[in-house]
Amino acid sequence: MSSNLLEALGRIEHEGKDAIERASAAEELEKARVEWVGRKGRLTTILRELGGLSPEDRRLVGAEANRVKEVLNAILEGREAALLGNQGGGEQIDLTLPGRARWRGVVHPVTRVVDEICEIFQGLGFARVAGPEVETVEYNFTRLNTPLDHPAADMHDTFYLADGVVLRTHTSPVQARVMEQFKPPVRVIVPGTVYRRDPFDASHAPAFEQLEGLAVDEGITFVDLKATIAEFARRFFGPETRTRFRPSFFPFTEPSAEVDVSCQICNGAGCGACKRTGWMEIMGAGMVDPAVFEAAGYDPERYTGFAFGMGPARIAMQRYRIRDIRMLYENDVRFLEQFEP
Ligand code: 2NM
Repeated sequence: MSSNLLEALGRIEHEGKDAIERASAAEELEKARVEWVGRKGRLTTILRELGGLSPEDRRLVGAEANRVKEVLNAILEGREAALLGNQGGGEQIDLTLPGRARWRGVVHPVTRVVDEICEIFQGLGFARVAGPEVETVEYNFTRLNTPLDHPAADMHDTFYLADGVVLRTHTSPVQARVMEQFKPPVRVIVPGTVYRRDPFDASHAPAFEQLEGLAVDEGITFVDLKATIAEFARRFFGPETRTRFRPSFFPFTEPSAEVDVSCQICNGAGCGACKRTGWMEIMGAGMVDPAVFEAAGYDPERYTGFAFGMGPARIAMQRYRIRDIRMLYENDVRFLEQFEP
């Protein structure tokens, strides 16, 4: 009887050891533990039969069963440490798990362009200011030499919120408010969202960012305008950048110009990005019309000044080679996360 049990214990020691050593994952090891030394395991079945033995056999088989149990438990422990990696303090860390990526945001490309441009003009003595997006027809149009029956007002159709109250179509009303509140010399740079009844297509958005500047003092000339814009272009696009002015029209400036910079892609040689012209349009500008000074309460005989306006989204599209303006307004993270923080 006792020799049968001793033989069985020998097999348990042998096969249990095998099973434990073969376990290649924590779950397999736990399964082996339950099967061989668990409460209903193979070793326990032997111990249950001790009651039917003579005292002498019981001592013999009992001692052997305990020895086998200790052997198997020692192997189990060693195997467990090897599988889980014993990191001290009992903490089990699986070094093979991938790390958790930290979520990090980026500055929106349009915001980045706005901030960079404002910083350059701040370096040239301009103060960054903001004003209301809900404006009166008076400030948005009338004070800027654009009565509603002026043909130029057609391009600035907008959203009427109440009689005489609109979503601003440009940031110029902020300049009108600045001139009303401060005497010259005045130098301001004004970023902000503006609204127009435009389609939402690849090159238009009904709400977009604008950035305008204004400088007023005694003796300001077109030379100051050209020099300021040329310096801005060199600081923003790079020191080799050339600037060109083409005659244009705006109701609030006279004379007026469209401003181009040498193409950033081909450096003026002509390429697909600049439609073979070698130039990229970046803004409109001009000398402030005396009628605007009149409306602001400035003496147009004493003061002159220049103003300019640009679209940071358009500039971001040129800089980052974005084909569709809507990508800048959809807030698709797959698009936005491609930009540097
Ligand atoms: C532009 C182009 C030219 C402009 C004019 C004024 C103000 F208030 F002085 F009349 N602010 N901004 C201006 C001039 C804006 O945007 C294309």
